[in-house]
Amino acid sequence: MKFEAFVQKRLSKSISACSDHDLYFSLLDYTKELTAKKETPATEKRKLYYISAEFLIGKLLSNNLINLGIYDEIDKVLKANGKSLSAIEEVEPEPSLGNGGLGRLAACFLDSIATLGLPGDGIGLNYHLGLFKQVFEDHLQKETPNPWIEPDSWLNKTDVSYKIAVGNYILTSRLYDIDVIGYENRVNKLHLFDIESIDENIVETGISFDKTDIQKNLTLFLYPDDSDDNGRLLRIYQQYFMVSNGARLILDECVKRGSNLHDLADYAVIQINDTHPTMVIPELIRLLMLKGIHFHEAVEIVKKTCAYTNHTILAEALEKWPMHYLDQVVPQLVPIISALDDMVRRTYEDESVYIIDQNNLVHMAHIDIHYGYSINGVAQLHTEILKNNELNNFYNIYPEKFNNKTNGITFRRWLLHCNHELASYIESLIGDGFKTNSEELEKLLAYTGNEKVLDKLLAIKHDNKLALKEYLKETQGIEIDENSIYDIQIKRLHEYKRQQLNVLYLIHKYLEIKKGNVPSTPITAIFGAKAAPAYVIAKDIIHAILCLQEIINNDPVAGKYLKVVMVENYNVTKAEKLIPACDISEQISLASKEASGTGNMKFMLNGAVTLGTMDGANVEISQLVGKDNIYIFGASSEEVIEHYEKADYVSKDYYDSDEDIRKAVDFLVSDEMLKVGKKENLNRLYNELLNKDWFMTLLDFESYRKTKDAALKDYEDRKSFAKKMLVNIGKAGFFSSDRTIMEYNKDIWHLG
Ligand code: 26Q
Repeated sequence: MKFEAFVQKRLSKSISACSDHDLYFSLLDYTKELTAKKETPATEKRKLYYISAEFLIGKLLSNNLINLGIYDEIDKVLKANGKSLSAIEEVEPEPSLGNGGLGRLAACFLDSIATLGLPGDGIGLNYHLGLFKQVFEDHLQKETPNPWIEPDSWLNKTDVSYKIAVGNYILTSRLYDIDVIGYENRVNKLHLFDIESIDENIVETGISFDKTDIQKNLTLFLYPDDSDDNGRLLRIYQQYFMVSNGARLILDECVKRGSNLHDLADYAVIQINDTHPTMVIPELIRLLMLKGIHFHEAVEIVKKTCAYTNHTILAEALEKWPMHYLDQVVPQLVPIISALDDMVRRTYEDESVYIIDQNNLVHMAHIDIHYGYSINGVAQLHTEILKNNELNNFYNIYPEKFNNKTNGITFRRWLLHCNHELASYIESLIGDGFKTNSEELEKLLAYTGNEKVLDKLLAIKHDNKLALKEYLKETQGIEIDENSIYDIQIKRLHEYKRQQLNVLYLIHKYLEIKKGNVPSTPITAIFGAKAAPAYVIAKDIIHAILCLQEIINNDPVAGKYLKVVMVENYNVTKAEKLIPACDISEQISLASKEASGTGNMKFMLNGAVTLGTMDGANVEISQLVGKDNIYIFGASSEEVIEHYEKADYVSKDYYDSDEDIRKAVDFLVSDEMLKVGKKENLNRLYNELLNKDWFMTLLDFESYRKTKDAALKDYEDRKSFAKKMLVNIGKAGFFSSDRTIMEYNKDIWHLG
């Protein structure tokens, strides 16, 4: 049935008589009906289960229309009736089931798995209030709940439900599914488990709630505050609930497909996304034993079924749980984890590879490494650092398990959907092959000398900058200049990502402008970032940015040349508006610390030029585009690792010896800042930079300043900058998640 007829039947009115609200819910149901017809029966023997605490899927309407191949048709019929798809999209709430790269990667992977026609489902939790919604008050981040589930949504209630024994509770689960529609291909599922007894009403002010009321709170929030015991226990409850449900679903499905469980590994591969789902390993062993399989055989089965992806080398992010927490929440797993640890102890003398350490902490990653068959890093450099440094003791034991899978992004969302104008221009130049074979973007390189193409590229960028300008005006009342350089840093707020380095640069620039050294082209520095609610310094950095926004934007002179914008509640939807408008992509983490980054890839694909360190996938971007088409600065990962080993980095030395640094750092606690900001926050940030600076901000300041100034200067030559943009787009094909997934399948999953 055509959409017009569908609407008429459903609402007894024509499209033109409908509100955007009517049309959104009509499109939701229309899409669901079409999808049901495409439902892919599970005929394959072997299937992938991608288990993850986060799936940062973003809004689904447009993406689903694109992947079903009906976007243009719907767009046309809406336009003909005086309606606009982008206005209708505004009605859709964005699920915030993730906090950053790891969750967005999981979502891109599901898109690519379905697009490549592979059997693979996601397994996670249905958090009702998501991560949190960020609001700014008095130049500070405040957190509020982010409810996103409406009576009619992309979630489909299923009849799958389990009784899960955890702590002193028997919880009843309920599975909800979201269809994952491949681009002109199969339909898979995202399975989100929920608890029947959830109660959103227990949330008090902000995002606080009774952390001990597990029956009511279990699936309220992603990453509940874990700064106290009850918060940490709740996280273990969540993790166990996710993996126990997941394991039971997997076993049930495999048995249905013909497995006798002894041969489970022929029917299932479980990709463990970071350590959050690690308990799936002991839980599967436990469940197999309940089915009569001997412990040692169960271990062997699980070892052939599970594979682990590492996303970080930051020690504080590698999960270690005190055994007494596990005793309290998952006593049924404790003997199994102890037995797994015993097997390691009997085989290896090296204490650093034990699962349970001297302090009775359980190292989750160690379970994955010993009892999974594959360990992968997410970019070349990251995997090398895992092998040679962080996990070297494990690499020496299991060299064959280690492999690299450089991350990727789905071009359906990050080009076709978010940048229609660029996508259709590319299509007019090189045909539509790039939509399914991303390497075809290379054909664009034939146009680097073509003035008309370069002009058009600049014109498209200008249109996207105008659209962003309007959006920011509407949503935050901030006025920016579309003829300025849009310099954008959007990612979680973390010291290693070094938003504070960018802050120091902006202060420096502001002081220079006040001295009369004005930039030839005005600069708009845009940030978007949420800080973890208990991460104090991260929140101080947000405070500093918001203070600068007020000071600089309102300065009658400097405000003409420099603007600072902190986008409120940065999320996937905002990323889709920011990325196409970007000129300079800030990827300035301390070398060795950013496992990969994926925003860097999205920017490149949309014709932004990277300003970055030799970290994560920036290294691979720079190899692909060449040094003329990227701005690289800062200490190398080897230098940084050496500083940590020797413990010889002293930030104060850089402060004392460099006047620019000194002035910028001092400005943080200047009268000007204290007039708009809070002393406590600004002092703390100042002291952190001066006396600790664990992520070596001051070490790279000078190099960053010089390189950024060079990039801003190069921007003046619009043609030559446009050529850099084109080379970046042309070389972005490697970073399609279709390529990443093909590699996972060839080396790890072996599906189909
Ligand atoms: C751990 C312990 C306690 C509480 C929370 C956590 C925790 C939560 C989230 C640890 C890590 C995360 C998220 C990590 C993440 O997003 N990593 C990013 O993964 C991307 C995809 O591979 C990479 O591109 C990024 O470089 C990496 O930072």
